[in-house]
Amino acid sequence: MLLGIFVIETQFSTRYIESVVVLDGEEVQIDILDTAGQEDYAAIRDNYFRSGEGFLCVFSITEDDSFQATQEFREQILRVKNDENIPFLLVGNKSDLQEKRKVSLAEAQGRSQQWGVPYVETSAKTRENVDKARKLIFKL
Ligand SMILES: Nc1nc2c(ncn2[C@@H]2O[C@H](COP(=O)(O)OP(=O)(O)OP(=O)(O)O)[C@@H](O)[C@H]2O)c(=O)[nH]1
Ligand SMILES: [Mg+2]
Repeated sequence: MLLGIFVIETQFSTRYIESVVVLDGEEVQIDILDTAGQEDYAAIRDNYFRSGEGFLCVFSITEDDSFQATQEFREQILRVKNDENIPFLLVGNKSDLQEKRKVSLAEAQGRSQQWGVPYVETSAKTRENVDKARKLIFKL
């Protein structure tokens, strides 16, 4: 049951606070921070990483560069959090654009296995697996 979402926009990020969510019978408050291009500013980025308790690392299956960038994010997050078991989910987005796919399923799954994290393919357009990814990260 979701009672409400508060959205706070700042120059560098959007913060979504779901007031109360029931997960396996327990009420929890979820606080989601969406980074938006501030990845270039190391100090800001590391601050966000430090405050994170779980990470959804999203790339586009139609853009090889975005997949390559996930490796760097993983390393930066592990450097800041210093915990290989931090809840982490690799997400290949734009699954509705199969004809434009540049990153194979095997390649993405290979990386997620190497990291020991789950891999999910989503489409923000059709909402395929969006709820699954959202719930999965809460349970890791
Ligand atoms: N077809 C399709 N287009 C998508 C999907 N997700 C995002 N897009 C499009 O891809 C573009 C980039 O999406 P954004 O949400 O701005 O990506 P972002 O990673 O948040 O970018 P920054 O906030 O700048 O870091 C936009 O034109 C979106 O409409 C998807 O699942 N399918
Ligand atoms: Mg964005």
